Amino acid sequence: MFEDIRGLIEHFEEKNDLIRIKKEIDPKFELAAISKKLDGKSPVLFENVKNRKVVLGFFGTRERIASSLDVDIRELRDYILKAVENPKPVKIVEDAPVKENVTKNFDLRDLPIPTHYEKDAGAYITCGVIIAKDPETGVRNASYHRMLLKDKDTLGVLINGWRDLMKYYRKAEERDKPLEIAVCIGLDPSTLFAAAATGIPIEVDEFEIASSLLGKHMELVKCENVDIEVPANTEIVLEGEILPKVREPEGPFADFTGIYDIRRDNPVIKIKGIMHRDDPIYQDILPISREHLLLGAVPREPVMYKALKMNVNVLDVHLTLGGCGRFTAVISIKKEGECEGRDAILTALSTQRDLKHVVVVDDDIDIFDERDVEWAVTTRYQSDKDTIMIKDLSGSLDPSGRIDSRKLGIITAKMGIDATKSFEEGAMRSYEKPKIPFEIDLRGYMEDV
Ligand SMILES: Cc1cc2nc3c(=O)[nH]c(=O)nc-3n(C[C@H](O)[C@H](O)[C@H](O)COP(=O)(O)O)c2cc1C
Ligand SMILES: [Mn+2]
Repeated sequence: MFEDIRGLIEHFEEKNDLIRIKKEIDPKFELAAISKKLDGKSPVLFENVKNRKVVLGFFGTRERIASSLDVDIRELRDYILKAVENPKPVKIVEDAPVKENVTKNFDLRDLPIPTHYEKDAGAYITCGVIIAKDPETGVRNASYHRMLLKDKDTLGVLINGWRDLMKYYRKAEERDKPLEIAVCIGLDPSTLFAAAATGIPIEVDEFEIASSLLGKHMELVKCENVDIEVPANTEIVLEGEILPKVREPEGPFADFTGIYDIRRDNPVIKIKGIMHRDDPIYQDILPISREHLLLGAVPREPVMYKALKMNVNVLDVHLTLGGCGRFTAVISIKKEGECEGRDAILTALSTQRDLKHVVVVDDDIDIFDERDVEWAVTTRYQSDKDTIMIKDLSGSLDPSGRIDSRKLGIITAKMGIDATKSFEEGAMRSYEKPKIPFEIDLRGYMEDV
């Protein structure tokens, strides 16, 4: 298991699966342009971005995610489920690499924060995990939030209305108090994954899930300027607070939906001090990249799988890249009763607010093969009777939805497509996939093959 991002870099380097770029790279657009070319192909370590190292891409494929968590890809789903269901305690330590450099004399503009897309409002921290504590219960929370670099000590931040962090912030705001936070950049893979995981109850500290993924106590250390603990091995920590009753324009930002999220009034963070390791490694995520979308998809699939298991004989769940990693699920089931395709749709839709479209197929369909899935929809589905449509449900950043009047979220319609074979229609036609009864080695038949 890799206890910090340095261990992860070494691991991928040993597997010959890391590209190092030594040339000086401009954080404005150039870094993003290179990263886009290498999206899903290789993790990248930029060695000189404003004289700093920047890394990205470790989660760019499902195989790399499994490899980062040191688990076989076939066991990834059960591994995640087990971790989510078995939180393990953390350990508070005194000495920590992140304390190698501690200062209040800083300028956030010195960090190698990239500007990714043409119309983005500016440089954005895209792989920053915000740690906060519930003002009432003290329970810790960790979640990703995009942060716009505004000034030497100021960041704009998007916190969706339904996030645990937003619940904490509202409690602090009600008391007219700022919410103390720490922004962690350059984290170990267990924390990176745990912070992205969904279906974790608000009472559970994401670091206890990280401990479980890591297979031992996560080591946390107390910050210097705020009452928050952060992973001892974090590369860079920004200590500060979210200001009460302040909203300033933030955005546009090209987000996981594959479009620019529009400029809106959002909370503001003031940074008071920073800590970092010697020669710190800044971590970035290219928005809309495979890494970005898979970090949405992979932690959500096991949670859906588990819920489905209670109602139907589910085989596998796939949140697709075209569905932004969150909005569209393809589910395969071994159907036993006539209505189970529809049962699966309703169960799946009730598990995640982000989910919008569900396609259910039989066990002979490869849900990771788009053509196979479309073929099932084409040949096994009748739109007038195999569709479930529900209007006005809670969604997430669905661009075609509408913002609810309390501005807490997005209202969207949801749909399920039951593309499983009907037992009732089966008498009229064969659903069997035609096979040629033997395999040929072409070399025996022609030259130059
Ligand atoms: C790369 C990445 C970026 C994200 N950016 C945001 C964001 O800007 N705002 C937000 O509210 N959620 C964002 N999320 C989603 C939450 O961080 C994530 O779903 C988290 O698990 C929510 O934690 P919670 O259940 O403790 O609220 C992002 C997720 C990822 C993986
Ligand atoms: Mn949480």
